Amino acid sequence: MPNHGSALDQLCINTIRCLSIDAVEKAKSGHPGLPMGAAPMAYVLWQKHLRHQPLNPTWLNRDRFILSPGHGCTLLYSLLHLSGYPHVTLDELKNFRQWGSQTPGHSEYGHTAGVETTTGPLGQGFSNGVGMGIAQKYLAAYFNRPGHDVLDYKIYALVSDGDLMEGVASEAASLAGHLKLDNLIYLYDDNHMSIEGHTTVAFTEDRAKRFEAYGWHVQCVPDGNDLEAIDQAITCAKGVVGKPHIINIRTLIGFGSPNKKDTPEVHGSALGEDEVKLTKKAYGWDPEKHFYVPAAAQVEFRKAVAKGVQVEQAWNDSRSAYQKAHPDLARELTDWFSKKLPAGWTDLLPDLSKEKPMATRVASGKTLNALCAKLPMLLGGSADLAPSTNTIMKEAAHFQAPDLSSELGNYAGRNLHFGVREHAMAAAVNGMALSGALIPYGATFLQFFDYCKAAVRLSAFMGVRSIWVFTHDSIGLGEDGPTHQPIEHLANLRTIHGLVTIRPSDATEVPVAWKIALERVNGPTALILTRQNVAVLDRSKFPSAANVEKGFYILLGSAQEKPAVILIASGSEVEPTLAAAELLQKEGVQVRVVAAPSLELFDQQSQSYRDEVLPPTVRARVAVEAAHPMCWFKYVGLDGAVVGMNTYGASAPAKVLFEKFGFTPQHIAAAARKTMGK
Ligand SMILES: Cc1ncc(C[n+]2csc(CCOP(=O)(O)OP(=O)(O)O)c2C)c(N)n1
Ligand SMILES: [Mg+2]
Repeated sequence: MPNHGSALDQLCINTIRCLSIDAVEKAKSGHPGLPMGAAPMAYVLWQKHLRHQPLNPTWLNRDRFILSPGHGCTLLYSLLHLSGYPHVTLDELKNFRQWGSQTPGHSEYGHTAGVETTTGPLGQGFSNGVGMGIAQKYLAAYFNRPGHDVLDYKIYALVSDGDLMEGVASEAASLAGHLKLDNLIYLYDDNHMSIEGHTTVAFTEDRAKRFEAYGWHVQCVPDGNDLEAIDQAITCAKGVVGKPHIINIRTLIGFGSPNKKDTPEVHGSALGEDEVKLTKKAYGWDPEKHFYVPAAAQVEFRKAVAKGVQVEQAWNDSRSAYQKAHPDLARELTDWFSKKLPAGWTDLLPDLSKEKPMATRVASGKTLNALCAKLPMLLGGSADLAPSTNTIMKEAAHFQAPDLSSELGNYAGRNLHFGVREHAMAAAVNGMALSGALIPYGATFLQFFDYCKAAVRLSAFMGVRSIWVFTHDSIGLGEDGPTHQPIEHLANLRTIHGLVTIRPSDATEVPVAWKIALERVNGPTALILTRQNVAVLDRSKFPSAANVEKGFYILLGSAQEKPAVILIASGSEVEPTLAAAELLQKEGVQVRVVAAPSLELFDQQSQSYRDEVLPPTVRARVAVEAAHPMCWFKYVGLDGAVVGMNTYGASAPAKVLFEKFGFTPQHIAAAARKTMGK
């Protein structure tokens, strides 16, 4: 027999439902169906299991709760309000979806305290959770000691049909099963409904078997209103080790609405005044009361505050004991979570100025390995391309479930193997960054940024320190051909607000680029690196590579001289551009070369610096980059030119491609002459 709990339980659940309904109704838009169906599971989880601290939403050892179907966010806002999160007042619920509110149309990390990640694009929250699970395992392996489990939090998520349909979630689920992330407990709102109707139109596989095959521990609750069954399933999940957990809970979308329950309409539109009344009556609610929180429900929910204070206090006590027993670790723990890097770490940045021509990906590998020992909060990996992206930390172990052969690794490992799963890698990297303590990186070929795009955008939108390592950055990768040669990707990356993209000119700029990425605590960085060797600039003749911090800098020529033409180049195109400058100099042309590793960083400089590098009176300008020319017109202006890629690449050796597509000193010099009117 299903157990629907006490009258008080029902009152509390209906409070969540009615607040959600009222918020959507007042906004005249939103998604009431999911909160109405999923309120019982959310109630059981939040009241009985979730360890959180409403008065300190970022308490380190809190359990994380992800609402992966972000469209159902009135459920989360109602829970935050009822549990006593100070910023989510009743007025904020009334302001749902309005300008300046704490309650935007989909839940946003960094906007509303208590929201652990930004959700809305389905599948992301699910996959962020996997990264959070990886992070917790690593943090526990690093910091916990016998008798001192200082970081033992769990990751709970509510996930929907849409989440499970998304490819990224399949990738992430497969990875989580392989890694045996038993700290994940996912509640699946199995309501058989999405926007186009019943899931039979597009989603008919046996979800339980699918997750079993991934290596998850699967439980099913046939009645989403059966509080005891939900409670038992969560309790059971907490006790079963070695597998991630999913609990398929059969619910009805829009539960309680006499005419709209179990229909797609209730997914994404307000119920309407009449249906609200009928629904509230069905809940035993006063249909005339809006945004109503019964006193008894209020008291029940607000127990979360006292409980939160208590668990945090207990944790503080155990942390004091930890501090006594392991003072150095305790100090590190504080530093990691306050994003403080160890003193003197920059001394380890390698000096690559004496190297022979070197691919910038190789320079990146050297940098990473030089920093490895000093920065244990830095970890990451690649989507099965680590030998090519040079992202293995040789001295570090590999991150694997510890019960696999110890040779393979354990949870203290820092080299992650994401498998050929770029999208899940990127979403998991974001989840790792959201831990608040780790600096994660994810690597692949720049071409496959396409497969990471949604998560890279979210890293920037959320302002988290994810580091993206994209190598094989142009036609310069050569023989693999145009399927692997990125063209439009740089332009695309540079349109992502909040992301800093850096394409170093040579090996010496790479450690500076890493330094920038590591120090950008509130935002992601993309490092764009070559497959092929590029000349190492002799920094006794050229200005310091530290100038990367300014985005663009004068590489050849002086700020005092007014050039006849300015050549602007990034990455591997700096080398032929310098050679073009030499040709022009021989003709007596006063030429300036500007190295342009980062457009975003340059745009942040003062007007006077930007005018110094690109004097407004000098209109003859040529930008050179083996990529889509789009982002350069702003810098070269109407009188300038771009030597870029106006077509796809081709399969041939890099040298041939550079010649055929015009990245030669002669062609660049010719473009310069043309802009000078010669
Ligand atoms: C990546 C992505 N594609 C499409 C959408 C638009 N969208 C919002 S909800 C939804 C599906 C809803 O089904 P489900 O996830 O089961 O939620 P429910 O209707 O049960 O609330 C879609 C397609 C989205 N938010 N994200
Ligand atoms: Mg659904």
